[in-house]
Amino acid sequence: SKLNNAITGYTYDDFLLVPNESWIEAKDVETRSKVSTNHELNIPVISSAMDTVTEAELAIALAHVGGLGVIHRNMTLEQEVNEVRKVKMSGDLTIRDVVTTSPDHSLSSVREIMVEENVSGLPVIDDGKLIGIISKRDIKPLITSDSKKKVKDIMTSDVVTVEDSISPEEALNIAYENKIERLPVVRNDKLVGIITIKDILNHKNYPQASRDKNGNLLVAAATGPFDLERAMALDEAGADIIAIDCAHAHNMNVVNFIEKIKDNISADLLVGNIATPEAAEALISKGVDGIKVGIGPGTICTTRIITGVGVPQLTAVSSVADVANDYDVPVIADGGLRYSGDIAKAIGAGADIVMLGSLLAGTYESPGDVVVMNGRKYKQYRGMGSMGAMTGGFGGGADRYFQEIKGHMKHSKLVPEGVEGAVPYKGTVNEVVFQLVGGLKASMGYCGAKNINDMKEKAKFVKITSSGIKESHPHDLLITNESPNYPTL
Ligand code: RVP
Repeated sequence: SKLNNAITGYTYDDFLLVPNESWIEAKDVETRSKVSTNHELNIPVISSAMDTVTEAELAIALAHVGGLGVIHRNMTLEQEVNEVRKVKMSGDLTIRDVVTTSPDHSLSSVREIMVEENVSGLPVIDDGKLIGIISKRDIKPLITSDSKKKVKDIMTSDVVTVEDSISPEEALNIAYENKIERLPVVRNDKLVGIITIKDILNHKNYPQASRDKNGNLLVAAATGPFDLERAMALDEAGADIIAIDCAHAHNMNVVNFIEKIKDNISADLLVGNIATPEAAEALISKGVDGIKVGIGPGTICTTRIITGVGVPQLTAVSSVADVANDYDVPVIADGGLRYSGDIAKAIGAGADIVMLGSLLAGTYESPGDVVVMNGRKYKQYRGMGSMGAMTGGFGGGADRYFQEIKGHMKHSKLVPEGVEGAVPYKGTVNEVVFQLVGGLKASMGYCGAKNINDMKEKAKFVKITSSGIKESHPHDLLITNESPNYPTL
């Protein structure tokens, strides 16, 4: 019968990783992993494309610590493009929108500009060319004694300039050698921007950051399964990865649209979600750069209850990874991860990367405000298939579930596959990720895995029972002090 032939589906709670002979300690393990054909991350963590999880602020914070944010698409195309630009620009060492002055300006007007724009130095431009630089320090003592003097009388005309392609290290060396705080960036004598020591040092504060070849932060952005226009606009705006965000990517219309999108963008293309090896074959045959796995495991997801469809997540991940690992296509385990141990299990089962919704919702950088209920702080977290997400924002949740909102269509005509709720406020992305990656590294130490590929190969699982789960959690005590990595809601 159909039932006799059915496989058993397992999820994170059904297994534990078995401790293995180990020659490596947590502090020495390497967590670098491939997220798509052309991009690797220092930590195997990306954020969900959800309107209560990822906009520019969270994407920047996550990229700073080595992960990657996927900007959600429940907003207009222009807004999403703008979020992508914010992330790309934030890592740019060169300030391109520079306030300048000209040689005949009076010193008092220059001082006014400096106060107004809150800058302490201005490049001096004559006939389109950079001819000098004037700083607050040059003007201050003069302003009372000789207010008739002009910029050209006191500017420094021997300006040290740099080229656009300079690395942060080179820029810092030049700035220190010449004892200057800002370096004008020029191309053919024309000023294209300015680099300040403050920004270089800021850049150096994030040695783990995910950056493109120009030193800017990496960012991914979501598009709808048939939204070529959005995909192209995001690509044009500089998104490094575009993610087709869809509840059932084994829908053959979605599969057949992949090539069309791929042919029109230069960014890598992630496609999901799926939960079977057959779906993995279908996506790989279309040349996708990464596969996202997860039908129904999400905290806020009701797909399995409303439709009766889904595959428990550990089985889904491992069966997709069995196919995708052979083709070297990265696998992203999306949804259902509640603790760092789940991240370790997902990788042990063959995933390269995990995608986190609820674990990153409720951080300082996630969209939305903190609300206080019964003396505790919370932030909103809702499914993209929830009524609120499908009707609020730009309706970007609806087509994820192949539903359409037409004109004044009544909300009662939508069938939600998600719920709306709140999660405890957790502090900054940096703090949360520190705990998650710390837990993963400890796990790799137990499993004897020195890097992510090693973990994928070496991890062994033991199937456990409900008494095993009970024994695993803290038990038979009243928790009096909450741990940062073990929240009790
Ligand atoms: P979790 O991390 O368990 O909170 O799950 C987040 C994932 O859930 C998302 O990355 C997405 O794949 C899925 N999701 C988002 N909205 C919905 C829904 O409304 N059903 N599901």
